[in-house]
Amino acid sequence: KTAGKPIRCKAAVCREPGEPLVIEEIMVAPPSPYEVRIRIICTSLCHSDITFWKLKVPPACFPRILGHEAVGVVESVGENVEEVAEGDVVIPTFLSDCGECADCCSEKSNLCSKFPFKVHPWMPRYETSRFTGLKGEVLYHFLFVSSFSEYTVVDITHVVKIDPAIPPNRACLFGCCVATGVGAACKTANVGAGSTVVIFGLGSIGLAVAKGARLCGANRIIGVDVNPEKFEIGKKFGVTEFINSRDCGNKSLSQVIHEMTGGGADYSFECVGLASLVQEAYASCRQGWGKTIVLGVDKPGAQLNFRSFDVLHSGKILTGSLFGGVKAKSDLPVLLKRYMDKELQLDEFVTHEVGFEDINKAFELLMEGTVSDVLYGW
Ligand code: CXF
Ligand code: ZN
Repeated sequence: KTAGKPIRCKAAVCREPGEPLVIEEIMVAPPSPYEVRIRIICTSLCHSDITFWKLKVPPACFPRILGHEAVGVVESVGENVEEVAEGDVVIPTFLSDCGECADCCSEKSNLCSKFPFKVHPWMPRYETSRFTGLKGEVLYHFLFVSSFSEYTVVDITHVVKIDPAIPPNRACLFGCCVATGVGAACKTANVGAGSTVVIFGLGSIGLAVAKGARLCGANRIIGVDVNPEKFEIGKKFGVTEFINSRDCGNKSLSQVIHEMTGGGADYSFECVGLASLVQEAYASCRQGWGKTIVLGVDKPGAQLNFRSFDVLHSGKILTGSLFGGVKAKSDLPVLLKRYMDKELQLDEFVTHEVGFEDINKAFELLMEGTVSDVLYGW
């Protein structure tokens, strides 16, 4: 009955950087061609929501509807949408999978070039918003998902249909944290059995990397964090050893890791978002084959600094990984099946559950619990 008409509903609108989100009534336009309108059932927070909540410089823009880890039910579809229909349960994804461009057709990439990833305020295809305030003011989108709303509109290339039997409070995690961390270990790094892994930053991404590394049969998983409590937490995710980065005396982290591993880790993952830590991660892995995967998001414009000669003779690999290298439409169903088969357990990822009206409380909880928040330093 709502198809084709605007829907009036509640959303948590980010009006000013760092100010509490405002739960207000908004209008959500019907989906345009190739779009899907989704009723959000469950959404989780990712640290990137906090980053873009606080950020005062472009690509920040306000008022905006944040949120990009979610699951929902298709309320209606626009013209030319055949892949999903009303009532289907879907995960919206911040990366597109158009299935047509050279990159989507290649097994080697998850970076769609028809609808490239960017942090901009619109829908991917039309550069317009589907959200307005009750007085007609434009509200901006976030990462093509904007899940902090009862209803959102997402392009069909950013939607993955899932088994409705998957519990929503676990399914939503596949929208960012689990796909990114597990994907980074299993796909981008392709962690080998018996190997040694070091993870900088044990937030949800770092912990998901540990899960993935464990699934791949890693032998040693060294967690690094400024918060010593993260060792006990990390153990539940597969972390076997721990370094408190504030406790290395006069040694650098990479020196400590070289000593522990007899020459460096096979894989290192940067999950904080600090260029200096990327350098430390690169220095921590073994010459000849060590692989460093960058997952953290540093300040816009942050630069890496390496000596050319060191790179030349290191034989190491340094790579970034958006969404863990996961191709939304083909790889996410495989990861979801691993969850359904109980190979991948996710219960430990969920520490608190709050009602939508308490979303600001959820922001506070995430900021309290993490140390990466301090390290972001926007
Ligand atoms: C991130 C990826 C890098 C840019 C900001 C958003 N994705 C999800 O958290
Ligand atoms: Zn995220």
